[in-house]
Amino acid sequence: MSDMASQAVQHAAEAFPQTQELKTHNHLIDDKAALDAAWEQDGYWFFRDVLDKAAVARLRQSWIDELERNRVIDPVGSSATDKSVAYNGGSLETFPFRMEPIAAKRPWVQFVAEQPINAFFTRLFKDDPFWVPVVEYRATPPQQDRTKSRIDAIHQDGPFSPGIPFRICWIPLAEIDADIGGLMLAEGMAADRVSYHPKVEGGSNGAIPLDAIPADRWRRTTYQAGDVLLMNLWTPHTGLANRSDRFRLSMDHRVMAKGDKCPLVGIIEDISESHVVIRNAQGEHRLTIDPETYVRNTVGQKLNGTAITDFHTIGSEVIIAYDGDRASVVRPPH
Ligand SMILES: O=C(O)CCC(=O)C(=O)O
Ligand SMILES: [Fe+2]
Repeated sequence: MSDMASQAVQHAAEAFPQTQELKTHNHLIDDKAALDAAWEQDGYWFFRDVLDKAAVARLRQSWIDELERNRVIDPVGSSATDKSVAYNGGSLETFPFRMEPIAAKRPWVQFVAEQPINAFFTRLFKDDPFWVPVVEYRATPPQQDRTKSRIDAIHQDGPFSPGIPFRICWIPLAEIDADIGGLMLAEGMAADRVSYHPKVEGGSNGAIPLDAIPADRWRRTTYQAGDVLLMNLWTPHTGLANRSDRFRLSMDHRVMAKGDKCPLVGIIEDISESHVVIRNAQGEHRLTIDPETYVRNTVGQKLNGTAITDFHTIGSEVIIAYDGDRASVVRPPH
């Protein structure tokens, strides 16, 4: 290793902050005022052991099936997978890192319809949940290059979805300990709704530098199947690289109460630089697009002019935040 490289490793190791345990908010369920206050002050709700484990196991099976199909885990047979599964060293050359094969099956639809899962969120919101179809399926193998930082990219979701007041809903599907990594968040940074993202060329958001966050704010825990973490859009957070010999299995979803200002979700019937028409179960909706509309792609870049119709095509699913008949955000599910 060159001197430069060893210095970089040294630096990455030193830069990793000390973390403290997440709070649990289980005792606040049914106390809406206290929940709302914690949402602002802490910037998250962490509920330990509240999701039906059999339902979580059925969801997890989609991940297990996909890992077996890729021959990166040994066949699990009838053994338990709630502590995750070991990577068998198989080639990751064709591994679908964004889990498109799972995404195509939309296993979240069946999961959120499971009675105990729906009952939990209905009790939490005192309203039906509205599931925004923005879902990431993660089966993260052990980090191959361990000279790299453990911090994926510190970000807030708010600046990437302005005007859609959803809650991030991050669900561990099997145990995620300190080595496996999982999610690390900064507590108490959401109340002011400040973006900590530096602007980079083109007006996009660069990753938040570690030193923008006070070092004593970082929180994580050993997550278990059955836990759920709901996160305020303004809470800085990052995934942590997996330094174990196992897979990290998790799903991140977005949820809100039906009574909140939910976005429109539907299939594009017509689109131009200045308008979009979508259809969903409620019928047809026509909205105007103007230069201020944040029409974005999968990685959060703002699209302008013909890039809008190059990316958002007739027949594809779209999520639209709106004011009256004007679209404020147009985004894909991923
Ligand atoms: O799970 C991760 O690594 C990151 C999740 C995330 O950024 C989110 O759910 O908003
Ligand atoms: Fe995020």
